[in-house]
Amino acid sequence: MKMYCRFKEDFQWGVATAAYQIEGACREDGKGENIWDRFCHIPGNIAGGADADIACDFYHKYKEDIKTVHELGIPCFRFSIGWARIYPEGPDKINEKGLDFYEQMIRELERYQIKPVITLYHWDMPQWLQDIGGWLNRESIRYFTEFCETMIRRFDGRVDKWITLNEPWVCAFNGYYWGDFAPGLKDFSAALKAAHHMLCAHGSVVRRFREKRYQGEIGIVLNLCPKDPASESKADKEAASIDDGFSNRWFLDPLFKGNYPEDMVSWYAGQQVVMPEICEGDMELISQPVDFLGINYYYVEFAKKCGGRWPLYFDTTTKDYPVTAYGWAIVEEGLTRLLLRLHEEYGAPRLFVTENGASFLDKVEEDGKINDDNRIDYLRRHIRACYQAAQQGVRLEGYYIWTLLDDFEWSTGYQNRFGLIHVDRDTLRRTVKKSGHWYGKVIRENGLTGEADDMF
Ligand code: IFM
Repeated sequence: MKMYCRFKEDFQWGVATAAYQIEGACREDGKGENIWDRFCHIPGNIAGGADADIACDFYHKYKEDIKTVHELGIPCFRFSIGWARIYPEGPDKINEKGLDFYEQMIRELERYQIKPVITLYHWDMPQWLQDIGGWLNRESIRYFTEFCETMIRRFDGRVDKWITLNEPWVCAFNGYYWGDFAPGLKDFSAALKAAHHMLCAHGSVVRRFREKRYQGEIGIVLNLCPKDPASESKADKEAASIDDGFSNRWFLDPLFKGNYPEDMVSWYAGQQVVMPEICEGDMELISQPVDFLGINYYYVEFAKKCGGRWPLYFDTTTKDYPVTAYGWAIVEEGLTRLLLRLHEEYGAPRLFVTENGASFLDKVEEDGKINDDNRIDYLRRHIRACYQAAQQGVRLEGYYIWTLLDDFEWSTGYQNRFGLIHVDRDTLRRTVKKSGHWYGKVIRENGLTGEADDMF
């Protein structure tokens, strides 16, 4: 018997990308240095000594790539703006050539009636701002708001959705605590401060967007995942709850409830973590209603109360689950669970899965094809997980695959290939993988079709 996961008529299918990971052209047309340009060129920071000076050269190849998006029938394209292309040297002078690039790109999308979904910050802060403290400087809120308004004003009415920040947790903790991402700092209290300023910056942009009555919708994207205990022990359960507070609730609660989670505030106090200064009005600013919440979902983590670093003291495992090339546990039911939780605990917001995908060691066959059945299997499972959540009443309105092209995967360089399109690292030649064609079919059929056993 045939079974179907057919989504609502207006369900949005898309693909997600980020400026720094694909554009290249790192010093072209007046672009200024950003924190990742600086970070990549410090030996030892990026696997294989890679950098993103050229990346996928999307800056020059965007027409070809957008044409492929069109040919695959993908209706929505999520991309980010390189802040240092627009404000290369400081907050006072706009680089018109930077704006021109995004103008041309958006025109190309419009030509094919592909909806642009724009992320305003996907981790590539201009170096001039980092030089005065980056997200640790409260002035970053003002500079970010001005930059965002420049973009929103310029493209008002042509953009379906604006996303203020992508994954502030990663920016804060990888960037300011673990130090494996730009700007490479290693100070937990600083990470909390950076996170607070990012949340305020988000709120400030939402406020401006409403005040000026710009068109379209505005929201934020968080990386979220269930944090399960590695065992039934009390200690592991406590570790899972701390991990959840640290990773998920620290962002969800201020955004949707207007406060930081109390259990984490007292945990940090007990560990002598310095809390960020919360100025009058900050929590109201942060918790202004958004039009939607974007979720980047990849895996479930299992917390163990042993080892781990100050101030959290837990480690995570993947248990016995199969993993992707990145070592991330493949647990699709975690996505259904997460979506239901957001619906139930956070006031049933409109949700979009703004990223989901998998890195695998793709093999190019002799005939040049890439038969990435493992990626198709991963995606199929997760799309089905979305469907199951929607069937239970979750207001899930779209799904975006990470990502279009095999791109620069931050500190792992080019090792992790997530793309629907293979990019040859020597020639930058593009080849659509089997998963790319498969996704086109999913979109045409507005869901999954297949034999019952195969589906549930
Ligand atoms: O490549 C990243 C992206 O920039 C943000 N979300 C996770 C992806 C895979 O690691």
